[in-house]
Amino acid sequence: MSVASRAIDAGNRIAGQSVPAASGRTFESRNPAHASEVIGVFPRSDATDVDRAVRAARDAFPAWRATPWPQRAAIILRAAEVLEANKEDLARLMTREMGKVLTEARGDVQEAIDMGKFIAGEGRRAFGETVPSELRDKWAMTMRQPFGVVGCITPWNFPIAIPSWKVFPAVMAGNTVVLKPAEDTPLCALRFAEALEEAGLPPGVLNVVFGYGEDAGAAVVEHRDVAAVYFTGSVETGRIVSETCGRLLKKCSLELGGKNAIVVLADADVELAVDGALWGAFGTAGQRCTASSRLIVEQPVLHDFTERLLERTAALRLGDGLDAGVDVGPVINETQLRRIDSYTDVGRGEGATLALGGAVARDGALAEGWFYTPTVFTDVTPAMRIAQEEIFGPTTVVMPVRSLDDALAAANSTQYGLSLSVYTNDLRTAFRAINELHSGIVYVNAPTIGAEIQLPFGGTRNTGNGHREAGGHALDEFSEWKSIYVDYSGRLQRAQIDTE
Ligand code: UN1
Repeated sequence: MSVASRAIDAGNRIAGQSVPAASGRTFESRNPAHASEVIGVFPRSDATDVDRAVRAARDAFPAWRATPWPQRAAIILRAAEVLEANKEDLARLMTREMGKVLTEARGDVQEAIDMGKFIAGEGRRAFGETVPSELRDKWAMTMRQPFGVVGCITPWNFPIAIPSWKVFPAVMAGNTVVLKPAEDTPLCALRFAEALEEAGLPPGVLNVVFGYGEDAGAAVVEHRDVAAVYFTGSVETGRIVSETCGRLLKKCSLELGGKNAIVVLADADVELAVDGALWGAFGTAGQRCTASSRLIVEQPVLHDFTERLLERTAALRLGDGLDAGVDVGPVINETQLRRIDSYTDVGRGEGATLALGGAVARDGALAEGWFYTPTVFTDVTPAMRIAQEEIFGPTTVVMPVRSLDDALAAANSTQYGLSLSVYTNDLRTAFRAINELHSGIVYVNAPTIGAEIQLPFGGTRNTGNGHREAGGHALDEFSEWKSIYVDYSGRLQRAQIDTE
């Protein structure tokens, strides 16, 4: 695979071919650190292009489904190896297209490599069950079967890792895929698809359609030959996806927002908690659904924690993620920049103290991109909008609490339930928090970011609709069970009746 640094002019990937949008329309992907730099030009697809891709996926399905699991697994393993061989180039491309600093971009590619290797193991595992029948001379078994053509709609913040969480298990289970990646990171998605092609994935098994949610994404969700939809994005869009899938009786797996909290208790190691808060709140410029966007701190350590947090936040270096020594990169685009800035006004308006940051960064080269200064609000109470709504940027809030009970109640007080964390040195407190924090992921003495692919990823309440990605049960989302009864008695045996 080639990772060139000049702007590319790409087509959709349909049945292994590069195909422009039928309408001829295009859109650009830009470098958020230098907004005038065009990374590539991509087709702005609509329902016609999606239909093409779905047909290609449908045509490829019978042969792919018939390919033995271990052979499908071998291709996925090779794809992980192709990603590994190109890790540095892909990471650099990711930093240019999406903005996250290079070390984090490497981590993103690594997460996809891990996922590929992990899922490839399922090729010789994908166990079903053999269960005793209630009747004589009869066997009962289960096996997994694919859905058929599935649609995957992925966000820009983990532009290779998140496609890998969906595409690898989908194709492992024998489905064929139409992937609609975020319009901000099309080139990363294209390179991911090319890694699978290079590994020997047959044409049509993975098709990539570029474009915007309202035309390309919606067409994937609505297409009658797309049997299941996997979506990561906002609650607002997730609701629409879910309603559409509900009407069409499709399986629908949603990973939506987060308003994750780190709880710092009075007995915590404060410096460790500050390390965690900095990484959790400002890593990826806060653009993770797992970002530590709330810091809930018990009164006795509030002053110490806040002082150290502000001092270290003020020292973070903002800049192009390709430059050594940069801690925080740009945010993804101008719309997000404005949105993040508007939350600073919201916070001020509702009486929180803006302790640091709170402005679009315009110094020197920063003016060329979409940079926001790392922002900390203090004196924040649970009912404030900045304590409830997902900002998805480098803004975090410090919320004082008076007890463990108050801390746990505050942590659980949003519509989201993705990732919650507690810093304490007390074993009993830690276990109580593990039990009472209502989220899909709980950390003890670590921040809310940094999930590993061998554990399930997903959240409670409005973070999703009860599904999990990755982990030991990853295939559950991408396959359905078939129950098989084999009666070798040679006579009619009636279940529930001939059981004497
Ligand atoms: C996301 O923000 O959508 O746990 C995914 C983490 C990463 C994945 C984040 N491994 O922070």
